[in-house]
Amino acid sequence: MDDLRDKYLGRITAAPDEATLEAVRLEAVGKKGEIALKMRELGRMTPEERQQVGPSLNALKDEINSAIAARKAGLEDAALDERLRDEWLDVTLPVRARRSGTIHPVSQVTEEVTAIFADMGFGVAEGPQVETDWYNFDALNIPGHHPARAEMDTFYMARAEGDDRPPNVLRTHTSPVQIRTMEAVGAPVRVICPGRVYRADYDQTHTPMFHQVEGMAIDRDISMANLKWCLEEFCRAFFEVDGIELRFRASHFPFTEPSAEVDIRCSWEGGTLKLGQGDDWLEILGSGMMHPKVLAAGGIDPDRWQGFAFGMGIDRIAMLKYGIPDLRAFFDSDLRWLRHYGFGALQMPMRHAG
Ligand code: 2NM
Repeated sequence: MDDLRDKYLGRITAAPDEATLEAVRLEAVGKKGEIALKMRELGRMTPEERQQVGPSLNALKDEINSAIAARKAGLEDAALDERLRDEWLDVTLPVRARRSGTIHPVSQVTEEVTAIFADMGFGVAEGPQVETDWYNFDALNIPGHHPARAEMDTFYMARAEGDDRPPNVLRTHTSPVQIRTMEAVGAPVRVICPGRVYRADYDQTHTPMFHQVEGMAIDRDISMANLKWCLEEFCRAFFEVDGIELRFRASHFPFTEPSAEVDIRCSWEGGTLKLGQGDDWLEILGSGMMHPKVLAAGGIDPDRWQGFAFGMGIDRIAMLKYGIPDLRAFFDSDLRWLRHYGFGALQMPMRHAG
């Protein structure tokens, strides 16, 4: 017994790292270790011997386990001390002089859009990217059987086995943030909601993750006229070209009534896109008057308040404004692409009044 104790306590003290310590542990007190083997021999002993050897073996096992725990704590302390000695950072060092990063066009455009709407009195709201079925669909007047649910190519989250609640989803639009905002602040309210959205769609003009900005203005007597002015003002400021002309085309969305899609006048002369002139129209926005059911879902009385709402793709308007040809390149993280299309950190978004 004493030999066993000396052998293992010595090896535990000498173990230089946790891997060696674990090997010693298995050899000594593991399921097939030396002490377990000795325990098996108890069966062949006389009752008197057994009464003496059994408790001694158990005591030795406890002693070895405590020694291992103590040595393990010691090794962990030593490892931490070594890291604290080696891993340090001199925060007083000067920054690198060379400009090494750029602002991604999506970030730049989000800032630009935010600045323009801020000047019109809109705040900014954000919300979760994993949403409940209710916030993403039902509250927006998209019930279970509605074709828009299938059209949206939704990514569904897994539920634990036996959990019968409807699965959560990756939000397919930022509208759930508007519902959450209505619940949180009530009316009147004016916000835009920029952020990532997800749809199971991948081709030349679609990526499974993209960026949207939606907005809403709720007040006592909001009308389509306010919507029209607001979006015209936005497009003039955003695209920074004279003579921007918009066309409001009747459309349909579950969350707005009436609904309108907004096109911008353009030409494709010589294969290049020019905004503000020509005979073509390019769709840039969806919009409408908020459906009474959507207001009610946000806890706002539709008999007392009205609102307009709109939504657009940030990636898409970034391509239009900065002449970026391929949507998929946005998310490749190709450094040459980022240096070419990226913005300097000090190129602040500006408000260019129309
Ligand atoms: C669009 C088109 C039309 C919209 C509606 C709402 C909400 F939640 F306030 F009702 N947010 N965004 C909306 C309306 C979005 O995107 C094409």
